[in-house]
Amino acid sequence: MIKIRLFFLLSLFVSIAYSQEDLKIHYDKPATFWTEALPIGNGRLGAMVFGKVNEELIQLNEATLWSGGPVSKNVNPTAFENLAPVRQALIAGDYEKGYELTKKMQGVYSQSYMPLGDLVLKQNLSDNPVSAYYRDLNMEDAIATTIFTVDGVTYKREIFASAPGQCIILKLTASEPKKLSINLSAKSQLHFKTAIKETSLFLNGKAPSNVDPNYIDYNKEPVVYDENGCKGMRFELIVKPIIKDGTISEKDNNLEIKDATEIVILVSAATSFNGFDKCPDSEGKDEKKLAEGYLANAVSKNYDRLLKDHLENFHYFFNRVSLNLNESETKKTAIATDKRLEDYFKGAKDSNLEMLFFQYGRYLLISSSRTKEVPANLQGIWNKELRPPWSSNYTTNINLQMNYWPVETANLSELFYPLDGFIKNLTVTGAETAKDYYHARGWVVHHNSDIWALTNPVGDLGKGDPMWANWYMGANWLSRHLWEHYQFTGDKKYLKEVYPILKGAAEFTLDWLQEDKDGYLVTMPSTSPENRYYYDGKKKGSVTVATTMDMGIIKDLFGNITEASDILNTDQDFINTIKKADQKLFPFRIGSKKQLLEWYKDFEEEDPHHRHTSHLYALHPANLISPLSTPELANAAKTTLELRGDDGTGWSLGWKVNMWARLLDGNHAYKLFRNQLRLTKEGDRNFNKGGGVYANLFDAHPPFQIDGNFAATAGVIEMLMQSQNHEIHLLPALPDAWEEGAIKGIVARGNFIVDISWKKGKLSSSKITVKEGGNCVIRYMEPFKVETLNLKSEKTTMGYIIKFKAKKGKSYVIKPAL
Ligand code: FUC
Repeated sequence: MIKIRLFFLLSLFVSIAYSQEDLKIHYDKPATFWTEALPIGNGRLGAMVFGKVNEELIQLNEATLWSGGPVSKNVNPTAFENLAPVRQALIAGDYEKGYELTKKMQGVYSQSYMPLGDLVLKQNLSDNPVSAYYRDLNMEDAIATTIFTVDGVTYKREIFASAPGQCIILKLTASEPKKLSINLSAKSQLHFKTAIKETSLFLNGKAPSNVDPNYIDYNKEPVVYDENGCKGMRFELIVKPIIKDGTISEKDNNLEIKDATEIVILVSAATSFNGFDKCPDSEGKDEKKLAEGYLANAVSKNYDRLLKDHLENFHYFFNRVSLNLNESETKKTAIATDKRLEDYFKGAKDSNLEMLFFQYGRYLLISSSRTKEVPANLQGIWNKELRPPWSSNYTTNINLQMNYWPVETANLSELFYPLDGFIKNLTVTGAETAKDYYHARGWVVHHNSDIWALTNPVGDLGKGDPMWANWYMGANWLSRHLWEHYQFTGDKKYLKEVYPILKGAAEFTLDWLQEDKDGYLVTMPSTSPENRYYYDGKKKGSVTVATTMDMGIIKDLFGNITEASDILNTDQDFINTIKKADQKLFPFRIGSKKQLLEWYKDFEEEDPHHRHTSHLYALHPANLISPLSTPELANAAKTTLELRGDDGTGWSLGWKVNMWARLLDGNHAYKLFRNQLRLTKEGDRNFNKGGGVYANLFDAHPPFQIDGNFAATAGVIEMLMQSQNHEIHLLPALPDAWEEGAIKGIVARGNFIVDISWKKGKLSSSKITVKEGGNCVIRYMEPFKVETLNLKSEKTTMGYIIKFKAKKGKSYVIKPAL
């Protein structure tokens, strides 16, 4: 037994085989800007660590701290009156009138994700020069470290956010005893008070009842507080230092620590958030009790135990997947990451940096997606601004979904639960919006949401642009994530539980679809986020009929619910209705440039290089267009991508990585992936292009937006393995640049764990470990065999395949056939 365990541990170690240096980003100076600071998080608490010497700044967040409160009901009671007139205008080709009337169906803006506060550590040091400065983030251990020397004494600070400990834990040590003297203080941009009680620092605060989006500037008071009422969430921060030697005293609401040998600082925080439908103030949770409870639990354990629990917990997720690229290439791990990025931008090879960027997406998801019903937002959980870009909210016309693209394939399936819970909340508010705005069944989500599960079209009752505000497909797109969770886990109980949600989305859709003059079912009004078209010469429009994205999303939903009902053997009558509607859907069409058309007509796009590639939804994330099953449409999709170009915002580049991978063009996918790693300087805010990363590897829209990080991670997997065609396609889009490598622990639909290694651009071996069991089809472009079963591949029109019945718990070894 012991031997087996030892072997298991050894094999785990061997399968990962990273050196510690491989998984670090590091720098030789403190962060000046927030995008140079290093993020840590336990899925609820987040911190940005600046690594400053004399005045360390740790900027804090808590995932549930948002402005506002539960959504107000039916904020636009006359919305529905406009629906029929909008449709008449669109049928008559009066797009201007259609646009103006669509505006009349808008509701209110979403609320914003709030910064919690700053923890400031002023360290008493002489003015003598600082030497041997170093700071890093170790992604495998999820610990950020700062080291420097002053007057011959070396100081070290290590910080981590523990999920089991529910606290942020910071340890300060020095190379000589009694050298640590610091002043600790906390502040917030929100309303707050501080107090010192028994050598702990308390900060209690309140979030605003409303914060306008940062792109709205017409209100005198963009940030409003409601001191006694329903809206306006309370929050509590407690900072407790525990010292070895020295003294702690209070000074002007700060804590003064003198001559300590070691300081451990426990940081606890909580909010009064009590669910999307509860007033965070009058019906809120007791945030003080919660924060004190987390703290008491952490205090009851010593530092070593807290660290051990944290490491075990983080490794449990992180160590499931490893990636090695071009091991023979000289590694640049000794070079500071910002310098590495500069070299990379100039064209240097740095496969190890590419691996780091891949793993960073996994690191960030583990650190930001662990709060029930509160998925990672536009900035994950890291935000320093009172009016953050786009409210740091949930944007469902691409961004929220993109955050969760790697969750299944990168073997983090359990971390889907925050999005799953959030979607369930949206079904409640979304049913009201469907009824109030459109007199429709089911549930609907428009392009923005927040912790309160807002579902109305935003725009402040007619002031927003329908090009983004009036987009109707959020529920349908989010439903695909529930279906995907089933596809990857094979959990039929889960599928049964979420089937009514898919059905609700389909019911809304059936009520939303209209017949056009040719008998096709179309959507109207309809937009293609967030592009415009030219019509009648130089007129610009955005609201129209049956955009390709709408039709793709609906076709995808109809296909998925049909398959779900087959698996569950349920709801045949409803599915018959769906099948009939599906056949009448307005089809995908190829335009005059041989591209997949974005619009109902062969309109010219206002911005042919627009960052959104909405009309290619059918190619990715859906699987309605594929070189294997629909080569003609796949070619048209390729032309569309070529016309859109290889630039874009961070997330746009990330989407294109995934799309080129789906087109089985690894070199083009890699080109976009390289563009994603373009070093962006703080302050660059080019809205449509120039995306990349900041010095801390945060994706740059710019500004910072985390979705591009997650898209990059998902994209690397799409290059190395795909499974959307009911088969496991090995190395479908391997770029020439990744001549040799190995990926282990990624997940294919059907719940197969896949390891692949390759040399000179060709498969050297693969192992498929079966978690569920059932049919297994493997595809590779050259002849291969399943060694375990002595099976040889058969030739097909595209590469070779092997089909077999895979047994639960077994592993199958695949080798090239020589
Ligand atoms: C959509 C995009 C923007 C940005 C915002 C959060 O509106 O068009 O580029 O990502 O969401």
